[in-house]
Amino acid sequence: MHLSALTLASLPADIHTPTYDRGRYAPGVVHLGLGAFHRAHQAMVFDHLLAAGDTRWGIHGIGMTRPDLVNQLRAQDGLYAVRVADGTGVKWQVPGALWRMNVAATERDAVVQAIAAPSTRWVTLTVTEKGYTPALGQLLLDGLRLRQQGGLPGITVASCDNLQGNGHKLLALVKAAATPQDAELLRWLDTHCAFPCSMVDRIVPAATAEVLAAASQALGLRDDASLSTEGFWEWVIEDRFADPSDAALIQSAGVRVTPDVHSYEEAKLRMLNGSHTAMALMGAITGKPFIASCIGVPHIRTFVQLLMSQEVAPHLSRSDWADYRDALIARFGNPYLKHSVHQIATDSSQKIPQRWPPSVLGQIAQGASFEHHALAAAVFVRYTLAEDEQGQAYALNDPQATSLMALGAAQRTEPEACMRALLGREDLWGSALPHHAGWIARVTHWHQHILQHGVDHAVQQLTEA
Ligand code: CS2
Repeated sequence: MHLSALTLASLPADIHTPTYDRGRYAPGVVHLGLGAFHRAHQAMVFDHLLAAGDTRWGIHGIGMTRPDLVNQLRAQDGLYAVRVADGTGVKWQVPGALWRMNVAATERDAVVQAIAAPSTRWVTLTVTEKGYTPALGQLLLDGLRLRQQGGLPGITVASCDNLQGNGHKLLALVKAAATPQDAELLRWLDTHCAFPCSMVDRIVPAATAEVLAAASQALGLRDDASLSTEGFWEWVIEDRFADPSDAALIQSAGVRVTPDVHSYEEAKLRMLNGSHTAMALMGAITGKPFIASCIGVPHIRTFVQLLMSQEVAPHLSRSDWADYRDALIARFGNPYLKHSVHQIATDSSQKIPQRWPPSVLGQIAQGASFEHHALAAAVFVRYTLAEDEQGQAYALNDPQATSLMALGAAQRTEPEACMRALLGREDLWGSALPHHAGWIARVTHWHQHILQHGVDHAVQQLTEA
């Protein structure tokens, strides 16, 4: 038997389940991007608000392309179990905030109608870096237009993707979809809607067979949508809401509301996500399957420690970075999180620009060393060979896969031309690094070392220097 509204009451007593009425109210939040992250992060914050008696936080969840997850969740009435596990303990919870579901690719009109529904107060987004397309801007604008035409109140539209200044990017995308007839709508957007920037953090790997098996064991029911995460979570959001009273409300659920999200965003993108991408690519090439397997190797752990302390931290405005770094290293080692390196290496071409170049440029401006980032960049070049050091092929899952693999294929035979081409790409490295001779020389140095002696040897040499 499956987990569902009908079977919820049969769960063991130690599993935390929703106590509020899930059927009576219309959802107040439309979430675009119904992946693992949202369901184990924001959906649990909204679950908390609902449990506290505020009925406006039910979610209308939108899967962007694939129908399979939405179908599974529909079959389970939007219910799924989350295992929250780390060194402090293991507990299971069934959040109840997900009330309705649609797929944007095949049910676009339902999404537009949801944004324009009178009950909707927030739209939140986790559509990944590559999701910020003109089509997304158009979808949001169509929903907002319908609201404005219907004389409904404005809403808060919160981008929660790993992009610096994500609220500004999203607002620009929505405005870019407007036509000359939309002048009134744009005025309404500026005066009645809010696009706060926000930083969200929680490590939520894609579910594995092991997690699904553990869920059915813990629940005594089958759950095809269960997830595993860590105890830690953070949501920092800019104090800019369509309804200003939301600030105090979400604060009561543990969200940090601040005028300055920037310092949290940059620390997270460059420390957590920057280290993640470096480890993921190393693991993919050397055959270490999970982030925990990477951070468990002493020289990789030292590499990540030094990357953060010496090359990232000097350019951060978050002053408590040393505590943040130490906490991150502990989080990466969480044995319950089977966080696949290939999952994190997915879309690297879209992730690297936020994660590495800002620190490299900061080091260059100060005349300081950028060796750890140069090595990481060399690992990325080696990664485009699509074959690990044991000769096992792997897929590059990236919108730029074809061009990256075409450029990377020649790295053994024509290394110089290959480096020029790959390091010359401004879409990856920005406008300055492709012309910085010192940067190109150091990446080339580490790349040659990696081809001759392997990734582990290169990391060892750098960290023992
Ligand atoms: C990861 C992130 O897949 C990735 O690129 O770096 O999903 C990371 O786990 C989250 O941002 C943690 O908050």
